[in-house]
Amino acid sequence: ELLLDAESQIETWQEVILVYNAALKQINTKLEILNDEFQHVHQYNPIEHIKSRIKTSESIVKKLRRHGYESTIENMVKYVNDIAGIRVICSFTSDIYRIAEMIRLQNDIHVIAVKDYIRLPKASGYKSYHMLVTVPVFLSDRTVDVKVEIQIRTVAMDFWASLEHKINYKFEGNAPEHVKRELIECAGMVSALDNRMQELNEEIKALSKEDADGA
Ligand code: 0O2
Repeated sequence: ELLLDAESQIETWQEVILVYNAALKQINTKLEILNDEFQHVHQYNPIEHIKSRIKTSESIVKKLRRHGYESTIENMVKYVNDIAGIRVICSFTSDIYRIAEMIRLQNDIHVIAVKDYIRLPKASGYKSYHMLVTVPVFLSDRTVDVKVEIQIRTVAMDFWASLEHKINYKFEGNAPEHVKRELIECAGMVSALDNRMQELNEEIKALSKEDADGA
């Protein structure tokens, strides 16, 4: 009896993961198409690269426990919004808002929530643009709307977030004060760098436009 129950749970979980994987593929393809079209029109790629992942079951269980929920498949699907996650890395901050707008304009994507940690960075110094969306996945006998968390950030923001994540993992969230301070200072440098690189890029774009107009 118990074994049968466990088997059917595994079966259900595999089906859930299959659907989340399909959702990741959908969003990935959409982003690739938008990037190709953008390249065609503007001769420039707003997306540097894309990473996607399915959250590990350990990590899902940990998150549920942190929020005080029992570890059932139902609770996972209901309360863990980033089981399917996509990270879009771009060169400039302006690209982030351009990509977010292009996603928002897709008819079949429904935006549930947006968290702009660029305008309002986290206390840790974390910056990134988060969109929680649903995308329809067409199965043989039904269509399911699947949640995907899209994180959009610059290369520099991503560099910072990777190191900060590693440090916090190592210290289990309790990094020494001087390390935290150093990270916040680095986050400030990331913003300054992003701003300067964007200004430089604008300046170069304006110059090459002048050249083209003059020719
Ligand atoms: P992992 O390992 O990246 O999957 P939550 O606040 O986590 O209960 P919610 O609403 O999903 O729930 O929060 P949020 O802030 O929208 O998104 C959480 C995700 O953003 C995290 O996922 C990280 O990927 C990223 N993130 C948020 N804050 C920080 C931060 O201070 N530093 C770094 N490096 N990343 C951050 P997970 O599940 O925490 O981790």
